[in-house]
Amino acid sequence: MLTLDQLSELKNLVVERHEDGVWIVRLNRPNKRNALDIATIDELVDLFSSAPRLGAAAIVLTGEGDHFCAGLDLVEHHQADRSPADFMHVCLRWHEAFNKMEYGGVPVIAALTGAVVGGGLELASAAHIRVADASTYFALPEGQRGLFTGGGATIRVADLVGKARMVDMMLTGRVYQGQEAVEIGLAQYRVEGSSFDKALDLARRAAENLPLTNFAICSAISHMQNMSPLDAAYAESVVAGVVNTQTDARARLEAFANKTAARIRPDS
Ligand code: 1HE
Repeated sequence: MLTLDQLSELKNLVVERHEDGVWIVRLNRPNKRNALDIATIDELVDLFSSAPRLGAAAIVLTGEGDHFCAGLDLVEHHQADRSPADFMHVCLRWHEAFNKMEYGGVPVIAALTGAVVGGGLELASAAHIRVADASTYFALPEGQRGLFTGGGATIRVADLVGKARMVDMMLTGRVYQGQEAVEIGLAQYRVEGSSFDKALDLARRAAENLPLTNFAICSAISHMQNMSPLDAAYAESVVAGVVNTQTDARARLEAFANKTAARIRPDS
């Protein structure tokens, strides 16, 4: 568990905290195209373990430089000449980081630019919202590198795009970008301007929700996807029992009852 002061001591991540509770987390190895070495994964574990308790209301995850993330640090992997057991433990650490992201209860919005490939796509797929811009492209080059996914793509990328598309991406190196990437589920937004600006706007909107509500949205849905429909329905009723009766929600409900709350309109 990090303290707020320790956030500035991270070496491969830069964390910027805004007054409204939005944090910007930037992968900071642009010279290596933000490839994920083990030190970066360790920092991601620490960061996403700590952020919920340090009061982050929403997080924009982005990469310094032109590319969001080039995936596994292939040079470190090559030089380390790892045993199967060593690499299994590397992958378990990746899972720890990405699970903390997905199940931590704080909305994570990925602002994507350039390459979102291999482990970079595994990282992006653990975010709750993905925003692409004109430069963004997605691929799983593991097949071409003599590797296999180890950071959760078989679960999260297959969940986003379906098994057949993921198999095709891995077998053939197929690259997705533009509107097609949105249509198949790799990103929810594709903007002409800056993916960062759009992600920040979305994070600010999410940060206006009650923290307990966001906690449920950004943890319960993922957990329920892992359950049988019968158990998920039961768990949903328990979560709703807690969230929908929270004291802080009363003012919002009262505003609706008094007709002072904003109505839902197509342009809102
Ligand atoms: C790296 C990495 C990396 C760049 N590991 N060092 N991922 C990949 O197969 C993608 C590999 N990277 C690329 O295809 C390209 O680098 C990019 C398309 C992302 C960017 O191209 P470019 O022309 O801008 O950069 P570059 O000249 O290729 O690389 C610049 C530097 O970044 C160079 O280092 P330098 O010290 O020689 O300057 C590169 O070595 C370094 N670099 N990508 C290490 N990935 C849990 S299992 C997950 C399995 C996977 O993720 S497999 C997919 C790996």
